[in-house]
Amino acid sequence: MLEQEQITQDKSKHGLAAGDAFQPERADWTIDQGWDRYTAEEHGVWKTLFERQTKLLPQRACKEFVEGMKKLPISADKIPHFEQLSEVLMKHTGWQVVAVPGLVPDDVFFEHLANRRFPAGQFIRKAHELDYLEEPDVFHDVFGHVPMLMNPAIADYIQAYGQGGLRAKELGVLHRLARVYWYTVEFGLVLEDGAPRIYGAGIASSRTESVFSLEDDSPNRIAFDLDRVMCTNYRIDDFQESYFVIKDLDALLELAAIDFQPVYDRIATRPDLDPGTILADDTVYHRGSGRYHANKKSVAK
Ligand code: HBI
Ligand code: FE
Repeated sequence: MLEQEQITQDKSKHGLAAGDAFQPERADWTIDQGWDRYTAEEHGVWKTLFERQTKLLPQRACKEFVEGMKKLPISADKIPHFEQLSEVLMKHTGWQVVAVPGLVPDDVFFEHLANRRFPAGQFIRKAHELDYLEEPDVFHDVFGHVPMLMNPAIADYIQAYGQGGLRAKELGVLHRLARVYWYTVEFGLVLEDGAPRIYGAGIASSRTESVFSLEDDSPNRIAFDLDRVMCTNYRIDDFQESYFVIKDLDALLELAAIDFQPVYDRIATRPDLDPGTILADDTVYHRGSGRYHANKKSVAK
């Protein structure tokens, strides 16, 4: 079984394709969190995951993540209340957390983000699938994403992604924008005192990837470059072959302010890159051995 926390973006897998029989009760796909209905076992899964990650993240997660976590009503004992999270978030950055059943259609997702509402999976993974699930659950969304939403730069950046998402869809370039989201919000690293730290939620919520992304010899660690990342495919079913490193979180504020239209235009004819590729003009912090994915490929044969 693959060791990763999240496979997203493939709507066909999740029954969310247009015309599908599933009809949400509300047009914005939100549901009640129904906090009182979580079972002791579900709170127990949260506790296991929380304690595991809390041990791993000091010295690995960026300081903004750790600080955000400290200020939020998030603890080991119980799955957090979305309303209590929203109260604190609202005061700091004007964000809220709303409950959804799982992946929601792109336009619904973007509409929430554009309005500073973070759609968080209401459910929690089962005890037998701690390291593997197909849709973002409450642990990935709350533990991974919400602490960073306390940071003003990420807060503006994710809103801008929601606004840009609708536009990118119209222009037929959503895959390019989605790569930027993937390699920043989900799997981004940021320099702190000269060394990469985790700010991406997909890493921060993953026991194995929080070590792999920073310490393993296998993956590349490359300075983030917008045009380059927009052309780079990513893996949804395994660790990344390359991680992109921003110099500080304010780099995201700059990204949030950029008009992407000229960027889409100038890369329109650039070829897509495989996830493990290194280019001559990349700034490389670590040239990966590629060992991890090479082993997998030889096993698969
Ligand atoms: N829905 N709940 C949820 N969470 C996501 O991260 C998400 C989604 N729907 C669509 C989506 N992500 C992506 O396909 C877009 O970011 C492109
Ligand atoms: Fe996520």
